Amino acid sequence: MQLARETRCVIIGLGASGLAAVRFLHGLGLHVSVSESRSEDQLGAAILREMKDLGVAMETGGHSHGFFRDAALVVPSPGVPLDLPVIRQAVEAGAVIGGELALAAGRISSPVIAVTGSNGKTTVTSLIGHLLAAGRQNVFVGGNIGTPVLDYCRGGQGAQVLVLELSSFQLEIGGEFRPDIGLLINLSPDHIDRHGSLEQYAAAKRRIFRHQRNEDVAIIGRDDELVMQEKITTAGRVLDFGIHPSSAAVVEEKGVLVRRGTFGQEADEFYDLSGTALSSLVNRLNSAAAILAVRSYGCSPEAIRIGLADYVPPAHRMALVAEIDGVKYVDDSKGTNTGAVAAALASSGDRVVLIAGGRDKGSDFSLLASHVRKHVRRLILIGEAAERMEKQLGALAPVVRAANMEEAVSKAAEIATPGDTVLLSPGCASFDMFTGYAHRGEVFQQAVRDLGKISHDCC
Ligand code: UMA
Repeated sequence: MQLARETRCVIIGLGASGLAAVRFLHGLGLHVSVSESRSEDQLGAAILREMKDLGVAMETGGHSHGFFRDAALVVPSPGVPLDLPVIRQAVEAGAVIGGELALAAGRISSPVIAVTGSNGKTTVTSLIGHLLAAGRQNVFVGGNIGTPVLDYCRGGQGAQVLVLELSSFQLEIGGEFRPDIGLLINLSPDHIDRHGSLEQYAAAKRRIFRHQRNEDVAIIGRDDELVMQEKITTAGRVLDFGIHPSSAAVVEEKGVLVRRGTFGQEADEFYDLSGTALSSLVNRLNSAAAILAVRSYGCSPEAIRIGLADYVPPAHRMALVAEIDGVKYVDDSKGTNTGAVAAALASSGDRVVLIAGGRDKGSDFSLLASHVRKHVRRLILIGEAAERMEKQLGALAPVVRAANMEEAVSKAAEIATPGDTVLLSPGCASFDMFTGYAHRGEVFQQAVRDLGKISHDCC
């Protein structure tokens, strides 16, 4: 995105992304203002002082039309709905809407590998970063996973390669952003409350390939119905991964096989994942995506094998917390949509006590019907979505309601018998009860550890 000196930019939201945008645009010498729905008290003294020192004009406690009057560029934070009246009015008055990716486009000098999808994108992003580091590359890992890409753009840009996790919110206003290697690993319904429909959500995700050039690579999950539903629009080379034996990276029982010729090699390449943290089916699929990405970038099979062997997956994704009295307690707090819950249930056997619920994102929980029927013995529901979940799934497994996570865990422990798995895989956002999915997972883990103490004391 070309920006003239006189451009007046209004950034909406002062979270991680908005703050990075303020610093970046201010660094370019542009006129920067910020509109934020939180009050000054909620923002805190440190942020207010920084905005004052930078000379940034601010409105807090809401968004007013007057504040946006002369805006030439509006930069909504990813979590800001694009149908806000102030945004619509600014567009009508001629303002351009661009998110952090649109601002970063054309300003990154190193190759970019970008990952999107509905589930597993954090794992794939961090795994790619890890494999590149094993190949002795100096790598920046950021985007939706944590550090905003504009922080990188503003800094020294010292990395040889960037790996970015991208959300549908970021891609929707991604402008001409283009990854050298883009990945769409899977698609299942998520964030329907924000995008309005599954089609619009999927369209936002597919934008990852829109501006690719001939020399770029598009990596897709071949087993995924929604990914394959439409032809991928890219000028780049398409590589696929999945169980099908004609995929470029074939997911097998014990690992991943990259078929000969994919990267000009004369023989098949096998990556054994048995005994690693990546041996489950879900993680073999994630590994296949990551292997294709780093092979496309130019990493050697030897470096990749070293990296796969010592990779530690991120927290709150199918993490075994404890086994108490023969019952496994698994934290999948990052399972925030129906696709993630379905995948978690498929890897958890047929005797699951499922703890689910939280902030409703407009999901159709009936998509979980066959999984609940097959795997779930008892459904423990928490949070704002509990009622709707009970309506859609209550006929398939007995339902217990809990007022908070501690109660949910203690009720699960009462119900579960040896051989069962108590699985936290909420299928919802966490913000009705927690500060984020990590907080929710930590509260779950603490409640499980407390159970362990009680059980130990009893014996
Ligand atoms: N705000 C307004 N007006 C509104 C809504 C929000 O002013 O109408 C303000 C809030 O008061 C707050 C700020 O906007 O001050 C929050 O902005 P945000 O929700 O975009 O959050 P950030 O802190 O900027 O973090 C964002 C991503 N958040 C979301 O997409 C919701 C982070 O992804 C990302 O790590 C970060 O940018 C850096 O790129 C988190 C996430 O939950 C992990 N992502 C979703 C997901 O993974 O499912 C997409």
